[in-house]
Amino acid sequence: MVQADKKLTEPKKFDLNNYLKQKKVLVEQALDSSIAIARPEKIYEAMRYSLLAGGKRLRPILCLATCELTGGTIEMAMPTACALEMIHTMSLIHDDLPSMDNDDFRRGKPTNHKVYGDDIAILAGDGLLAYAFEYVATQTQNVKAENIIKVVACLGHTVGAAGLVGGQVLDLESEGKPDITAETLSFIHTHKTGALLNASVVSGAILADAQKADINRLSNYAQNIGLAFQIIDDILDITATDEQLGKTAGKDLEAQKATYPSLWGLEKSRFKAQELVDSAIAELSTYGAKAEPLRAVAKYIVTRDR
Ligand code: GRG
Repeated sequence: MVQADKKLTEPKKFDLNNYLKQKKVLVEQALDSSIAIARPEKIYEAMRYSLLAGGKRLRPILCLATCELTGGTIEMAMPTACALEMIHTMSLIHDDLPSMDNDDFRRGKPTNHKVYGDDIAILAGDGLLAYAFEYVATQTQNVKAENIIKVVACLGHTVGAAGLVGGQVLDLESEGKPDITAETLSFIHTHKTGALLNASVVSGAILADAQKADINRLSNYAQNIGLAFQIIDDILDITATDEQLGKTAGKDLEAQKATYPSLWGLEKSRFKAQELVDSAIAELSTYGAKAEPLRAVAKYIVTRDR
Protein backbone atom coordinates (compact mmCIF):
# COMPACT_ATOMS: atom_id res chain seq x y z
CA MET A 1 0.00 0.00 0.00
CA VAL A 2 2.77 2.40 1.06
CA GLN A 3 4.63 1.43 -2.11
CA ALA A 4 1.55 2.17 -4.27
CA ASP A 5 1.04 5.59 -2.59
CA LYS A 6 4.65 6.45 -3.21
CA LYS A 7 4.22 5.63 -6.90
CA LEU A 8 1.20 7.94 -7.10
CA THR A 9 2.89 10.90 -5.40
CA GLU A 10 6.34 10.65 -7.04
CA PRO A 11 6.72 13.08 -9.98
CA LYS A 12 6.70 11.18 -13.28
CA LYS A 13 10.22 10.80 -14.69
CA PHE A 14 10.69 12.75 -17.90
CA ASP A 15 10.87 10.32 -20.83
CA LEU A 16 13.60 11.79 -23.04
CA ASN A 17 13.54 9.03 -25.65
CA ASN A 18 9.85 9.53 -26.22
CA TYR A 19 10.25 13.33 -26.27
CA LEU A 20 13.06 13.19 -28.83
CA LYS A 21 11.15 10.67 -30.96
CA GLN A 22 7.98 12.78 -31.02
CA LYS A 23 9.77 16.04 -31.76
CA LYS A 24 11.89 14.37 -34.43
CA VAL A 25 8.74 13.18 -36.23
CA LEU A 26 7.31 16.72 -36.20
CA VAL A 27 10.58 18.20 -37.49
CA GLU A 28 10.93 15.55 -40.23
CA GLN A 29 7.38 16.26 -41.43
CA ALA A 30 8.01 20.02 -41.48
CA LEU A 31 11.31 19.58 -43.32
CA ASP A 32 9.73 17.28 -45.89
CA SER A 33 7.07 19.84 -46.74
CA SER A 34 9.51 22.79 -46.64
CA ILE A 35 11.09 22.14 -50.06
CA ALA A 36 9.14 20.97 -53.12
CA ILE A 37 10.82 19.70 -56.28
CA ALA A 38 10.78 22.32 -59.04
CA ARG A 39 12.83 23.08 -62.14
CA PRO A 40 15.79 22.44 -62.31
CA GLU A 41 14.89 19.21 -60.49
CA LYS A 42 18.49 18.16 -59.85
CA ILE A 43 19.26 20.96 -57.38
CA TYR A 44 16.05 20.45 -55.40
CA GLU A 45 16.71 16.71 -55.29
CA ALA A 46 20.28 17.32 -54.05
CA MET A 47 19.02 19.72 -51.35
CA ARG A 48 16.35 17.25 -50.23
CA TYR A 49 18.77 14.29 -50.37
CA SER A 50 20.90 15.67 -47.53
CA LEU A 51 18.17 17.53 -45.65
CA LEU A 52 16.02 14.39 -45.35
CA ALA A 53 18.88 11.95 -44.72
CA GLY A 54 18.16 11.65 -40.99
CA GLY A 55 20.39 12.86 -38.21
CA LYS A 56 19.50 13.57 -34.62
CA ARG A 57 17.70 16.87 -35.40
CA LEU A 58 19.16 18.26 -32.19
CA ARG A 59 19.26 21.89 -33.30
CA PRO A 60 15.56 22.13 -34.30
CA ILE A 61 14.56 20.24 -31.14
CA LEU A 62 16.55 22.69 -28.98
CA CYS A 63 14.82 25.62 -30.72
CA LEU A 64 11.34 24.14 -30.18
CA ALA A 65 12.09 23.22 -26.55
CA THR A 66 13.43 26.68 -25.70
CA CYS A 67 10.52 28.43 -27.38
CA GLU A 68 8.06 26.34 -25.36
CA LEU A 69 10.03 26.86 -22.13
CA THR A 70 9.86 30.63 -22.52
CA GLY A 71 6.14 30.76 -23.27
CA GLY A 72 6.00 30.30 -27.05
CA THR A 73 4.59 27.48 -29.17
CA ILE A 74 5.90 24.82 -31.54
CA GLU A 75 4.13 26.59 -34.43
CA MET A 76 5.93 29.88 -33.73
CA ALA A 77 9.32 28.15 -33.75
CA MET A 78 8.97 25.51 -36.50
CA PRO A 79 10.09 27.66 -39.50
CA THR A 80 13.24 28.68 -37.58
CA ALA A 81 13.75 25.09 -36.41
CA CYS A 82 13.69 23.98 -40.08
CA ALA A 83 16.04 26.82 -41.06
CA LEU A 84 18.54 25.72 -38.38
CA GLU A 85 18.52 22.21 -39.83
CA MET A 86 18.94 23.62 -43.38
CA ILE A 87 21.97 25.59 -42.20
CA HIS A 88 23.39 22.61 -40.28
CA THR A 89 22.89 20.35 -43.31
CA MET A 90 24.52 22.80 -45.71
CA SER A 91 27.53 23.05 -43.39
CA LEU A 92 27.83 19.25 -43.41
CA ILE A 93 27.61 19.13 -47.24
CA HIS A 94 30.39 21.72 -47.59
CA ASP A 95 32.46 20.19 -44.76
CA ASP A 96 32.40 16.80 -46.55
CA LEU A 97 33.71 18.20 -49.88
CA PRO A 98 37.12 16.98 -51.15
CA SER A 99 38.52 20.51 -50.63
CA MET A 100 37.55 20.36 -46.95
CA ASP A 101 37.27 17.11 -44.91
CA ASN A 102 36.80 14.85 -47.95
CA ASP A 103 34.27 12.42 -46.49
CA ASP A 104 32.45 9.70 -48.43
CA PHE A 105 29.68 8.94 -45.93
CA ARG A 106 27.38 11.07 -43.82
CA ARG A 107 24.27 10.06 -41.89
CA GLY A 108 24.79 6.50 -43.15
CA LYS A 109 24.59 7.48 -46.83
CA PRO A 110 27.08 8.53 -49.53
CA THR A 111 27.87 12.24 -49.15
CA ASN A 112 26.15 14.79 -51.37
CA HIS A 113 29.14 15.29 -53.70
CA LYS A 114 29.56 11.51 -54.09
CA VAL A 115 26.02 11.32 -55.48
CA TYR A 116 25.64 14.64 -57.33
CA GLY A 117 29.26 15.79 -57.94
CA ASP A 118 31.20 18.64 -56.31
CA ASP A 119 29.56 21.38 -58.39
CA ILE A 120 25.99 20.45 -57.46
CA ALA A 121 26.97 19.74 -53.82
CA ILE A 122 28.36 23.29 -53.48
CA LEU A 123 25.20 24.70 -55.04
CA ALA A 124 22.93 22.47 -52.91
CA GLY A 125 24.65 23.92 -49.83
CA ASP A 126 24.24 27.46 -51.17
CA GLY A 127 20.59 26.77 -52.03
CA LEU A 128 19.86 25.48 -48.51
CA LEU A 129 21.63 28.43 -46.89
CA ALA A 130 19.70 31.04 -48.88
CA TYR A 131 16.41 29.19 -48.41
CA ALA A 132 16.90 29.03 -44.63
CA PHE A 133 16.73 32.83 -44.40
CA GLU A 134 13.83 33.07 -46.87
CA TYR A 135 11.98 30.41 -44.88
CA VAL A 136 12.26 32.22 -41.53
CA ALA A 137 11.24 35.54 -43.08
CA THR A 138 8.24 34.24 -45.04
CA GLN A 139 6.90 31.35 -42.91
CA THR A 140 7.11 32.58 -39.31
CA GLN A 141 3.68 33.36 -37.89
CA ASN A 142 2.31 34.91 -34.69
CA VAL A 143 5.73 36.38 -33.85
CA LYS A 144 6.45 40.13 -33.62
CA ALA A 145 8.19 41.37 -36.80
CA GLU A 146 11.04 42.83 -34.71
CA ASN A 147 11.71 39.38 -33.21
CA ILE A 148 11.76 37.76 -36.66
CA ILE A 149 14.36 40.35 -37.71
CA LYS A 150 16.38 39.56 -34.55
CA VAL A 151 16.34 35.85 -35.44
CA VAL A 152 17.47 36.56 -39.01
CA ALA A 153 20.33 38.71 -37.66
CA CYS A 154 21.27 36.02 -35.13
CA LEU A 155 21.40 33.36 -37.88
CA GLY A 156 23.48 35.61 -40.16
CA HIS A 157 25.99 36.27 -37.39
CA THR A 158 26.11 32.56 -36.58
CA VAL A 159 26.89 31.26 -40.08
CA GLY A 160 29.37 33.97 -41.13
CA ALA A 161 33.01 34.69 -40.34
CA ALA A 162 32.06 35.40 -36.71
CA GLY A 163 30.69 31.86 -36.43
CA LEU A 164 30.75 28.66 -38.52
CA VAL A 165 32.84 30.07 -41.37
CA GLY A 166 35.46 31.48 -38.97
CA GLY A 167 35.63 28.23 -37.01
CA GLN A 168 36.00 26.19 -40.18
CA VAL A 169 38.85 28.40 -41.47
CA LEU A 170 40.83 27.98 -38.26
CA ASP A 171 40.07 24.26 -38.29
CA LEU A 172 41.46 23.92 -41.84
CA GLU A 173 44.55 25.95 -40.88
CA SER A 174 45.13 23.69 -37.87
CA GLU A 175 45.20 20.44 -39.84
CA GLY A 176 48.49 18.59 -39.47
CA LYS A 177 49.30 20.67 -36.37
CA PRO A 178 48.42 18.35 -33.47
CA ASP A 179 50.20 20.70 -31.04
CA ILE A 180 47.74 23.62 -31.20
CA THR A 181 46.75 25.13 -27.85
CA ALA A 182 43.60 24.44 -25.86
CA GLU A 183 42.66 28.08 -26.50
CA THR A 184 42.79 27.63 -30.30
CA LEU A 185 40.87 24.36 -30.06
CA SER A 186 38.22 26.07 -27.98
CA PHE A 187 38.00 28.94 -30.53
CA ILE A 188 37.49 26.43 -33.36
CA HIS A 189 34.71 24.57 -31.61
CA THR A 190 32.84 27.46 -30.05
CA HIS A 191 32.60 28.84 -33.60
CA LYS A 192 32.23 25.67 -35.69
CA THR A 193 29.88 23.72 -33.43
CA GLY A 194 28.88 25.85 -30.43
CA ALA A 195 27.63 28.85 -32.41
CA LEU A 196 24.78 27.01 -34.15
CA LEU A 197 23.72 25.20 -30.96
CA ASN A 198 23.69 28.60 -29.23
CA ALA A 199 21.64 30.12 -32.05
CA SER A 200 19.18 27.20 -31.80
CA VAL A 201 18.50 27.96 -28.15
CA VAL A 202 18.64 31.77 -28.38
CA SER A 203 16.37 31.96 -31.44
CA GLY A 204 13.72 29.83 -29.69
CA ALA A 205 13.72 32.30 -26.79
CA ILE A 206 13.67 35.36 -29.08
CA LEU A 207 10.65 34.00 -30.97
CA ALA A 208 8.81 33.59 -27.64
CA ASP A 209 9.65 37.23 -26.81
CA ALA A 210 11.68 36.15 -23.76
CA GLN A 211 13.28 38.68 -21.42
CA LYS A 212 16.96 39.55 -21.87
CA ALA A 213 17.88 37.86 -18.57
CA ASP A 214 16.29 34.60 -19.76
CA ILE A 215 18.02 34.80 -23.14
CA ASN A 216 21.38 35.30 -21.40
CA ARG A 217 20.80 32.40 -19.01
CA LEU A 218 19.71 30.11 -21.84
CA SER A 219 22.67 31.19 -23.94
CA ASN A 220 24.98 30.17 -21.05
CA TYR A 221 23.23 26.79 -21.02
CA ALA A 222 23.77 26.48 -24.79
CA GLN A 223 27.44 27.44 -24.68
CA ASN A 224 28.10 24.79 -22.05
CA ILE A 225 26.27 22.03 -23.94
CA GLY A 226 27.95 23.19 -27.18
CA LEU A 227 31.43 22.51 -25.87
CA ALA A 228 30.32 19.27 -24.17
CA PHE A 229 28.80 18.17 -27.49
CA GLN A 230 32.10 18.70 -29.31
CA ILE A 231 34.15 16.91 -26.62
CA ILE A 232 31.85 13.88 -26.95
CA ASP A 233 32.06 14.17 -30.76
CA ASP A 234 35.86 13.94 -30.51
CA ILE A 235 35.60 10.97 -28.12
CA LEU A 236 33.13 9.15 -30.40
CA ASP A 237 35.49 9.64 -33.36
CA ILE A 238 37.89 7.37 -31.43
CA THR A 239 35.55 4.96 -29.67
CA ALA A 240 32.53 4.50 -32.00
CA THR A 241 32.18 2.47 -35.19
CA ASP A 242 31.43 3.72 -38.73
CA GLU A 243 27.97 2.13 -38.40
CA GLN A 244 27.18 3.98 -35.16
CA LEU A 245 28.34 7.33 -36.55
CA GLY A 246 27.00 6.91 -40.10
CA LYS A 247 30.36 8.23 -41.31
CA THR A 248 33.99 7.14 -41.30
CA ALA A 249 35.28 7.01 -37.72
CA GLY A 250 38.91 7.79 -36.80
CA LYS A 251 39.26 10.69 -39.25
CA ASP A 252 40.68 13.12 -36.67
CA LEU A 253 43.65 10.90 -35.96
CA GLU A 254 44.22 10.32 -39.67
CA ALA A 255 44.15 14.09 -40.42
CA GLN A 256 46.45 14.71 -37.41
CA LYS A 257 43.85 17.00 -35.89
CA ALA A 258 44.17 18.26 -32.36
CA THR A 259 41.12 17.11 -30.38
CA TYR A 260 40.08 17.18 -26.74
CA PRO A 261 41.16 13.54 -26.18
CA SER A 262 44.53 14.30 -27.83
CA LEU A 263 45.00 17.23 -25.43
CA TRP A 264 43.55 15.74 -22.26
CA GLY A 265 43.14 11.98 -22.83
CA LEU A 266 39.79 10.15 -22.90
CA GLU A 267 39.07 10.06 -19.17
CA LYS A 268 39.70 13.77 -18.51
CA SER A 269 37.74 14.66 -21.66
CA ARG A 270 34.72 12.70 -20.37
CA PHE A 271 35.07 14.38 -16.97
CA LYS A 272 35.20 17.87 -18.55
CA ALA A 273 32.13 17.14 -20.71
CA GLN A 274 30.21 16.05 -17.61
CA GLU A 275 31.30 19.22 -15.75
CA LEU A 276 30.03 21.36 -18.63
CA VAL A 277 26.70 19.55 -18.66
CA ASP A 278 26.36 20.07 -14.89
CA SER A 279 27.03 23.80 -15.40
CA ALA A 280 24.46 23.90 -18.23
CA ILE A 281 21.84 22.27 -16.01
CA ALA A 282 22.64 24.70 -13.17
CA GLU A 283 21.65 27.59 -15.50
CA LEU A 284 18.11 26.14 -15.62
CA SER A 285 17.51 26.12 -11.86
CA THR A 286 14.87 28.87 -11.91
CA TYR A 287 12.59 27.14 -14.43
CA GLY A 288 11.45 24.10 -12.42
CA ALA A 289 9.78 21.18 -14.22
CA LYS A 290 9.22 23.27 -17.38
CA ALA A 291 12.94 22.93 -18.20
CA GLU A 292 12.97 19.11 -18.02
CA PRO A 293 13.37 18.77 -21.83
CA LEU A 294 16.47 21.03 -21.85
CA ARG A 295 17.93 19.23 -18.79
CA ALA A 296 17.35 15.87 -20.43
CA VAL A 297 18.91 17.01 -23.73
CA ALA A 298 22.00 18.17 -21.81
CA LYS A 299 22.31 14.74 -20.16
CA TYR A 300 21.76 13.01 -23.52
CA ILE A 301 24.68 14.96 -25.00
CA VAL A 302 27.17 13.17 -22.72
CA THR A 303 25.53 9.76 -22.81
CA ARG A 304 24.88 9.55 -26.57
CA ASP A 305 26.68 6.87 -28.58
CA ARG A 306 26.24 8.38 -32.07
C1 GRG B 1 27.73 28.00 -42.80
C2 GRG B 1 28.20 29.48 -44.81
C3 GRG B 1 28.52 28.28 -44.03
C4 GRG B 1 29.54 27.50 -44.45
C5 GRG B 1 29.93 26.26 -43.78
C6 GRG B 1 31.87 23.88 -43.68
C7 GRG B 1 31.60 24.94 -42.69
C8 GRG B 1 31.32 26.31 -43.20
C9 GRG B 1 31.56 24.70 -41.36
C10 GRG B 1 31.70 23.36 -40.77
C11 GRG B 1 30.72 23.18 -39.69
C12 GRG B 1 30.69 21.79 -39.15
C13 GRG B 1 30.54 20.67 -40.11
C14 GRG B 1 30.78 21.59 -37.83
C15 GRG B 1 30.69 20.26 -37.19
C16 GRG B 1 29.49 20.24 -36.31
C17 GRG B 1 29.13 18.86 -35.85
C18 GRG B 1 29.66 18.41 -34.55
C19 GRG B 1 28.33 18.11 -36.62
C20 GRG B 1 27.73 16.85 -36.22
O1 GRG B 1 26.45 17.17 -35.70
P1 GRG B 1 25.40 16.09 -35.28
O2 GRG B 1 26.08 15.00 -34.51
O3 GRG B 1 24.97 15.50 -36.69
O4 GRG B 1 24.25 16.76 -34.62
P2 GRG B 1 23.55 14.94 -37.15
O5 GRG B 1 23.86 14.16 -38.41
O6 GRG B 1 23.00 14.07 -36.05
O7 GRG B 1 22.69 16.11 -37.44
